[in-house]
Parts: sequence; structure tokens; C-alpha cells
Amino acid sequence: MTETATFAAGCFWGVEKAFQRFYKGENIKTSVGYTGGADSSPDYKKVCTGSTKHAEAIQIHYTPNDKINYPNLVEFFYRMHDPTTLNSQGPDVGTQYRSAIFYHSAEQEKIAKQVTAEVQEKHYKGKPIVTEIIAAGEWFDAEEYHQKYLDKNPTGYECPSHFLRW
Ligand code: MHO
Repeated sequence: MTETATFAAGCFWGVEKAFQRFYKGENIKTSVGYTGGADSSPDYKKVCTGSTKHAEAIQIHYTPNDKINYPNLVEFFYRMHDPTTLNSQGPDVGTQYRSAIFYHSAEQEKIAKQVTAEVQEKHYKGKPIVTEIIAAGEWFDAEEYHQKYLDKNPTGYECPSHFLRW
């Protein structure tokens, strides 16, 4: 059965690339888009201004197994970005670059909170994780040119804060 996971961790170009690279060969489909905001027809230009309050995000559809499942997706999300910088990721600044987990069920909420507590304890002692953990709302796919952007544009901008921390 396919499940959905939704995360925001800064500029969505590099976020999608990082998940695609790490879970290569698994049953995973990703798209980038906008969620967590108020406007009913967000587009890149509007979201860039911050006025819609949407986050640049990734939506992952996957069939859980021992290699890909919600706990390891949440852990990977924490490994590939800095969850301690409020409303910014690397040089990208604005609420659209906030760190967030948008859960789709009570079970996902529980796991997200558990993993967050473990990562806080293990990797960020004394430095609060500011990641928002909130219920998933409406999702808007980003424009086609943003999908798999770094495959289409291998020399395109990749946020330098997107790398594996452990
Ligand atoms: N700093 C990058 C961010 C792109 S990302 C899709 C730029 O301004 O192009 O927000």
C-alpha cells in the first residue's frame, strides 16, 4: 500500500535531489510543491515573496518496506538539512524555507515527534530543533520546471546546507 510523507527543508530543488539519491532503487515517487500556507492558488512567484506563508516542500509516495518507511524518512529528513535555523536554510531566508514535517496520520505524528526527540538528544544537545510538526493540509504541485530540477539543470543552484550530517 502506498503511503505519503511530506517535508519542508529549504529550497525544494536540493531536497528532492537528496531524497532521490538516497532512496534510489526504492519504490519512491516524489514531487515538489507548496503547502502549509493560505493562498488557494500559490505559484513560485507568490511563494517567493513569503506572503502566502506556503513552504517549499516535497511530497513522497512510497511503499513501506524495511529500506523505506516513515521512521527512516523522518531520520533522513533530519540528516540532510539543518533543523535549528528558524525560517531559513543555508543562504535561503524566508518562511518558505522553514523546516517542517506535515503528518498525514496520528501514527505519523507520533513517529515524527519520537524521531525528533531522539535527534534532538543525540545530535543537537543545547540547540533547539525548530522544525514544525503539523497536520498536512492542501498540497499544490509546483510548476513543471521545478520538478526534478537538478536532473534537468545539473549545474543549477543547490542549497549548501543540504548534505548528510551523520
Ligand atoms: N536561492 C535560490 C533558491 C531557489 S529555491 C527553488 C534562488 O533564489 O534561485 O527556492
